[in-house]
Amino acid sequence: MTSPATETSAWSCTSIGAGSFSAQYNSYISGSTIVVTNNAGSQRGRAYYTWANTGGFRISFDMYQGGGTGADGMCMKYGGYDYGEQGELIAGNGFSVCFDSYDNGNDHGVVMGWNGAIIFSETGTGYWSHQVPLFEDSTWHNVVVQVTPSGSGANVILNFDNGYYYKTAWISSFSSPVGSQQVAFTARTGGSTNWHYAKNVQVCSVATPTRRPARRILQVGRRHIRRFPRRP
Ligand SMILES: [Ca+2]
Ligand SMILES: [Ca+2]
Repeated sequence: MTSPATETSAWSCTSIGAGSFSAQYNSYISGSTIVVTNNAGSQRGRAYYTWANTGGFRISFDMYQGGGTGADGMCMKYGGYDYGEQGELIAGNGFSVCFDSYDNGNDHGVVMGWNGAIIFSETGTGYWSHQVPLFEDSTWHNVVVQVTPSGSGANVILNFDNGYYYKTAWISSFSSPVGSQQVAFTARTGGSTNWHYAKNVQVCSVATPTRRPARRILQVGRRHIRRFPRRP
């Protein structure tokens, strides 16, 4: 599916193999998979890749949670510093998207954050059963997040499974994360457990700042038809 942001930005993308990630705490790399935590009690995981970027970004990955008794969840974070956070909660700096699989006071669900503040939240039994079947189902899911600066803020898109769960948010005051810029996966287990995996990570920078929609050319047989996309 398309959105205004994808129509007006061109992305330059790079795939990051699991072997390029640095594993910390209980995380480890297994072939093409980042094992953020294994399916055991009281695990703490973080695996990161250093990626310097300025301006908008788009990060895609596949995520798996399940196989255990059901906790606690995982995040993808793109920020400037590692404060040692290892779990399912948003980071104090940069961007976070978190998938919390365990009901600690109705906090289970999907959260996005910017510099420690929640910019999107669908959590609790108003949205999910205790098990959060959207993502805690022992199945791989594709997650794409896109942050596109606009004025002093930025538009955020979360696209889960190619439009199955598609959400937007707004960062009111955006500037590129500074410091040691890291794309990180973090996860945790407690008394209850799950496997937490990530793979097929792709990071994208804005390649072409577009002031006008690009002209798209469709070739149909021998004819060339020029199409001018409508402005979003
Ligand atoms: Ca659970
Ligand atoms: Ca929780």
